[in-house]
Amino acid sequence: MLEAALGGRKEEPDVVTLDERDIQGLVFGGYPKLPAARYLLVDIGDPVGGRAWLDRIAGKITTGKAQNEATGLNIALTCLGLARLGACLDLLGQFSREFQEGMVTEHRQRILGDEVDSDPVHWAWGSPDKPPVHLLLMLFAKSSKDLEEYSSLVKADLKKYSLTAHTELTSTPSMMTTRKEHFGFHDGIAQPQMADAAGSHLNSIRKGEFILGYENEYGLYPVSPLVAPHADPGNLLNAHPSGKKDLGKNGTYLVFRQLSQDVLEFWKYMDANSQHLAGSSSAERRVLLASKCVGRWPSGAPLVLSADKDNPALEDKNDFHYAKNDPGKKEGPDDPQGERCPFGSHVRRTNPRDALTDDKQQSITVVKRHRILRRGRSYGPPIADSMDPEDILKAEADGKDRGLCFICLNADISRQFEFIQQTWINNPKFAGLYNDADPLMGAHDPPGQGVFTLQASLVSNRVTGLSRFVHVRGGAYFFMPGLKALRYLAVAWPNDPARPSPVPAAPGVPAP
Ligand code: N7H
Repeated sequence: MLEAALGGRKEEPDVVTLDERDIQGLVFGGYPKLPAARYLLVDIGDPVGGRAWLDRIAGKITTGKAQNEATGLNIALTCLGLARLGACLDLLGQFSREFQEGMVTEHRQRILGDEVDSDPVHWAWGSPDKPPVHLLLMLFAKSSKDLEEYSSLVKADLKKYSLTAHTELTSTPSMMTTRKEHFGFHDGIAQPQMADAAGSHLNSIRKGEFILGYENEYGLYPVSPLVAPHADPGNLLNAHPSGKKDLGKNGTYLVFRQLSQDVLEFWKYMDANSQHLAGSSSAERRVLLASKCVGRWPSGAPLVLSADKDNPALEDKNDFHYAKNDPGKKEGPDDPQGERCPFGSHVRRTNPRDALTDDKQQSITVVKRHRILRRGRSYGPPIADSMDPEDILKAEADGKDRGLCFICLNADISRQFEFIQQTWINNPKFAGLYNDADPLMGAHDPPGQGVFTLQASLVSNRVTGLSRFVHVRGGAYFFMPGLKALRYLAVAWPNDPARPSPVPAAPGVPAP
């Protein structure tokens, strides 16, 4: 066991069963049977009340084991929140640097593209001049009515313990049911499958990429905050092979970004620029250009599998690839030149699959180290009930905010979420392009002058003058602990000076 903590690689990884009772339910899925959701951003008024509340709520958190519950409740904490509960610097210092520093730093603003009108100075929450974010509470219910009732109960309880939900974001249940996002595209399709062993399949990703305490795609265990055994007198925490206690085991880092979508501008741009490309606009051409930007059709059908027109029969298809097929092998359509699905499209750049480099296997190996579990939901009223682009184009600007509560889970915020955002979404030179950031949300330089290239066999086309259609309105980095760790956090720091100390920070922990 000690070997697990200290080093070396194993030839054959064991099949590791996840402890569903100790892992929060959001890791296993986005609660599709509970279409109503509300996110509460909470300030812990005083540590004693905060710990008492946490102790009370810990037993009510929905785990991966829960089935067919009428409501769901998950919780995550910021570094500020952990400090507020009483965690000392030695312990906080064992969490990842991004988590400790938070989403709003000069460096992070640059790499995430949180500039111009996405600058934190314009955020509604999460920036230093706004009330502190200590906790994220995620509430799920079967209907809006149930959610209101549930939410009132939860908020009344918070109040009793001096916790304040200063910001709440409510998702739009109809969009969860139709699985559409505000631009009118089918969302929530491509998700990695968690696996034990390293494998060549591009969508099987090892558990340690998403949950602390398991091997990742390097064959290593993610760094996890540990405490000395004497600091866990109630023996609440999972054991760590080193003999210490593992506060991070079965937890994950959660990234939350409130992303506002400019839906009318998006479709007006598609209208104007499909005219530019084809001489005149039509419903088909608008949708074609928008789908080229996304990489899937509004139904969800991947452009690689259906290049010329939408095909709802392929709406949930995720088994496709881009790299050139090996001669004689039946691998489905390929698209090495981006003629079907442009290199710069949103889905191709957020998961380049087997075509990141000329070597397919190398691509798969690298890409598997930059995956995320997406768990977001849309908020705000749809601009047109039908979500049909033609109806959207006819709609009047209503001044209402709508967008995506983007949530992703990963074991390493820097290597996973931030890498995707910086190196794939915002990078104008992605995949050999010249000046193309992500056409939906890339931080174009200069702003409003974005370019999107549509590769074609003879001469590529390009549309220009792209603005960002997605603006950041708030965000924070959280840690979503396992259930044992949550109980520990509630009782670990009694309000006396003799609080037990954690072990000093350790470097990365290699796998067996
Ligand atoms: Fe993206 N969109 O509606 O256009 N996204 N996304 N995303 N996204 C995907 O496969 C969208 C955002 C990823 O494995 C689809 O579920 C919008 C951020 C990844 O093939 C659609 C916003 C980040 C994938 C959208 C937004 C990502 C993906 C196709 C913001 C990461 C899977 C449907 C408002 C930092 C790619 C699907 C794969 C797919 C949209 C944000 C990442 C339609 C509107 C910030 C990894």
